[in-house]
Amino acid sequence: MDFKDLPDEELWLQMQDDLYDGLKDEVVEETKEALARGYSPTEVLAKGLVAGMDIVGVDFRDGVLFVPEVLMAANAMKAGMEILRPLLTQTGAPRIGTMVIGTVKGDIHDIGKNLVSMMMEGAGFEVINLGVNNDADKFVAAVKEHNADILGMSALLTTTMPYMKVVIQALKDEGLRDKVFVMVGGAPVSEAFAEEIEADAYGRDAATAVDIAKRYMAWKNAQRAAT
Ligand code: B1M
Repeated sequence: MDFKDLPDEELWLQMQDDLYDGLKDEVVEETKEALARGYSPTEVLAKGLVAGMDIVGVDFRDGVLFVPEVLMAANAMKAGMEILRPLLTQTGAPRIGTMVIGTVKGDIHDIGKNLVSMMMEGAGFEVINLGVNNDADKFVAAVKEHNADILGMSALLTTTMPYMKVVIQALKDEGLRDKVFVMVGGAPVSEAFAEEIEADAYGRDAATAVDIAKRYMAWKNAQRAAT
């Protein structure tokens, strides 16, 4: 049976299965099909791509899947995200602020960070995406160079998340801490951890990250107007 004949619920399951199996071309076609059926990019992400990657995460943890299979699944997910990218980043809104974002040193996970980046662009932010494995110097230099309103850091490993504190200390050392809003996120990160390292906010997911960033910019603009 062609996936085009599948009812919606089965299309999502097929998409999750194909992502799990690292079948990039199939995931691309199913992403297009779901959009053609009228689902929004965020629905396609949640019901198809992220749901598929959640299953991969569980089987990776349990030793059912290994790095090469997970890499293939990640590549399939990225291919699906590329279809969604123009829809997620398109914005008619004027630029509302600048964000520098990157994954911290020692960590090469970038799917969630790229998702945050795309949705921030869609919300009207200029986003400077530094990629993965960034040390404190790179974050600090980018904040300075782009006069960033927001610095976003992502970490997916319990061993790399403490590095966020190193970056925050580097911002303090450079006298930049009060000039930039620091948001942290990633699967092992929590509200409590964000508080502990003195970040300004914790973004649970990409949509929450956008919400927080917009609220911060509204507050910052109100402060500017008052002075
Ligand atoms: Co990795 N890996 N991995 N991996 N990997 C995890 C994170 C793990 C939880 C898997 C597991 O055991 N269940 C585990 C970490 C365990 C731990 O630290 N306690 C793990 C491990 C152990 C490893 C290696 C060490 C494995 C090895 O080599 N033995 C290795 C480390 C490499 C390194 O970084 N140095 C490794 C490698 C890899 C791959 C390269 C194979 C691949 C990454 C490919 C890539 O990113 N280009 C990979 C993947 C894909 C995963 C899982 C399965 C999926 C991650 C993902 O993309 N999720 C992951 C399992 C899991 O997380 N449950 C796992 C989908 C994405 C949309 O979600 O990134 O959480 P996420 O982003 C979310 C939110 O967290 C939030 O928004 C996004 C959604 O809206 N968010 C932010 C993220 N960043 C944000 C920033 C913000 C705000 C919100 O503000 C700035």
